[in-house]
Amino acid sequence: MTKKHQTLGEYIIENQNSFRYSSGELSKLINALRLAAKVVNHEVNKAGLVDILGAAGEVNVQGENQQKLDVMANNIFIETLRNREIVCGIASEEEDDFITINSSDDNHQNKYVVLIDPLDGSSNIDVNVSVGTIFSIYRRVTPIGSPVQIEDFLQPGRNQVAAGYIVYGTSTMIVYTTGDGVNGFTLNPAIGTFYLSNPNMQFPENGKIYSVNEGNYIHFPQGVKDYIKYCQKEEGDRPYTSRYIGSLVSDFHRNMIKGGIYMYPKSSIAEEGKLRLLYECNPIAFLAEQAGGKASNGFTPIMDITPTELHQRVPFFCGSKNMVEKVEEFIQKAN
Ligand code: AHM
Ligand code: MG
Repeated sequence: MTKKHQTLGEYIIENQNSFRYSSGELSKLINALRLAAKVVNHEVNKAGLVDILGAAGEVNVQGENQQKLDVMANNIFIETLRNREIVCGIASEEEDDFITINSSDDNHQNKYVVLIDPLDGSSNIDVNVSVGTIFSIYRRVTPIGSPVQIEDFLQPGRNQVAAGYIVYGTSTMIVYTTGDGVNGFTLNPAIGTFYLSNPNMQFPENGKIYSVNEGNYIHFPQGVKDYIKYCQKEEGDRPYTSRYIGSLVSDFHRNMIKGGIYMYPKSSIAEEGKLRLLYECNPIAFLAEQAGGKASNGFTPIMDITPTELHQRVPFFCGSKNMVEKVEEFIQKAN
């Protein structure tokens, strides 16, 4: 039930029993992400002061080493999760290998693995444009009591127990799902509290926005070129509007609210596209499906793909159901 002025903390407690595994640990984990999000938000908001406070690699007036923001965000999420006895391993875009975390009794009792892109779209920071954090949560599949293994991370997206993102935009929001719909919470920065602002978010079935880096058009497969031409054609409710921030979280967030499709296809210069299956595409695909949208590589639902590598890339088409089905049609026809 949605209550007026409900905070994220209250929502987590109230909905604990509806989680797929209601042991209380997943609630703790989401609480930890909420805390880390506030710390990262504070750092992201200071980014414009870099000339005053010191750039990455420099020592600031307090004698502190300045870190790049994506490195800083990575450290904040890892340290916040490490200290909470819930997570047995973390994989991050910023780390070559996964990180093993032991429980305090040294017995590897923690159940969950987290995969994270700590600061997605980070090239936007220098120009004061929105960036995001993306997270994906699984239960480990190897037995409790032993260190986490690579198989615990290489699970298909269908096994996710929760996923979400934080968008550091005009307002900072956390949007997540535990498999029971998608809810969005907006930060009131004055008091550091997230409030339920967007309950039960739903993708419009149809949309009028397409988001793709059209500078790469010449390198795209024929089916994608044909779909872009279709979007631009004057017919029915077309031409569609083109909107591309270059920050997956922000582009997806807008499209989920207004109706649209985000595309990062494979191309002649990027065999499997750019985006990473495990900590970019799968969590966004889980949110998309939970909100009534779709996510595909052009042929298969993203969450049905069995991963083979931690940093695997995959072509990505995600958004309003009818738009994703349409681009799939074009891709499959031209194949
Ligand atoms: P990043 O993880 O290095 O920031 O890359 C991911 C980002 C997405 O957020 C965004 O949609 C895409 O890369 C933009 O790439 P491009 O500049 O090639 O269009
Ligand atoms: Mg990224």
